[in-house]
Amino acid sequence: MADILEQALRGENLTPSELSKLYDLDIFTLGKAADSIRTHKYQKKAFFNLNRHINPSNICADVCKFCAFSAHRKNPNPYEMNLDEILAQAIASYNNGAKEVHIVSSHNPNYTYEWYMSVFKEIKKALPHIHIKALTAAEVDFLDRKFHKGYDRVLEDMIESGVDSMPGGGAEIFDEKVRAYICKGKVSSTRWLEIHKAWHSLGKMSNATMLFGHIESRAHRIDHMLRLREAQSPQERVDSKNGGFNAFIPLLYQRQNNYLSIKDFPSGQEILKTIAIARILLSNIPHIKAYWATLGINLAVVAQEFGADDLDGTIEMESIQSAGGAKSKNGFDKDELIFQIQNAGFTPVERDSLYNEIKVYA
Ligand code: V47
Repeated sequence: MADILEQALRGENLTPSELSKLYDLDIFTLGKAADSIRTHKYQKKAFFNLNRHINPSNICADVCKFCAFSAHRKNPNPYEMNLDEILAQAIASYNNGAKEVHIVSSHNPNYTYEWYMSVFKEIKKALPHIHIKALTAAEVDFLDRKFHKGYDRVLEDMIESGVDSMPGGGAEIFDEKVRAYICKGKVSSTRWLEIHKAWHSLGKMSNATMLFGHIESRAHRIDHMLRLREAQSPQERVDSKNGGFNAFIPLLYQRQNNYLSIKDFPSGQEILKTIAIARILLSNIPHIKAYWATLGINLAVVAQEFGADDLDGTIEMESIQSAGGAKSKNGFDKDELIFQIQNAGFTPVERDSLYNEIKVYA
């Protein structure tokens, strides 16, 4: 059984079903292997940032079964922010210490293409030092389809308008059959990957998520990770000058207020094994994020022992996972985040959006 771990660690070319056997190993064996990679890279550092999520609208042209955020029968609460409201949120957060705004929205057919770009331009004009992480590949694909721009053009316009990096949303699960069931009509997996690769080729960084804990199998998760490993730029090029994936973010499915009815949910062990396997397989993606908004802070901190090295940030206001039942609506207090990390024996490191260290809380 341990052979499979050695083969995985050597990066051998195995199939998703062969690599699924990693899950049969006990949690400590997997954890130890993942932790030694994590410790070699970052010692006891656990990264976080001061960020603000802004979600301009929840009116969506697509219908993803897992989504509790978009306005639909189970969440009949449509809203649309205007430019001034978005700008006011960004400025207030900046004055409060935020160094990054993470702007993702629904696929709102009412906004114009120019409106999207003006949001970024106005934020950059008012706050030249803030990092704008914006538009998932699913949104880029939506803009391309709606306005017939071509995604290359959308990406270039984003850069010209002030977007610094792309978030990892919209990846869900790459397996085409699962995707067709949970988010039919949304960006295809091939296109999601193409858009990120095109963004990387412009010298830009992005993240990659994986929505897990719904109808997908273990092999589907591994297939997802392998497709990302394959899509990552060659290792020597992964930095903030040359472009590539910065972080992998396994998002635990939140089950309330949506149209996926799931009977079995992953155990804490299954979740930690998934994080450990990600660290083992994704040797060419620098960071594994344990996103506290879906895992809860306790498990997110424990995940630092199982290969994760990052907890995301303070967020201030979280609308997507909290709509699905997560306790993340009001973000997380910076001092409490630092306390939680220190209390678990790790060293909190405030980072910027590209993982440059800003402050080490020794
Ligand atoms: O793509 C939607 C997910 C994502 C649910 O790049 C759900 O740094 C769980 O991508 N349960 C958007 N997840 C959020 C996202 C993200 C978050 C934090 C950091 C970064 C980053 C990116 O939220 C969507 C979708 O996969 N999502 N509904 C749900 N019920």
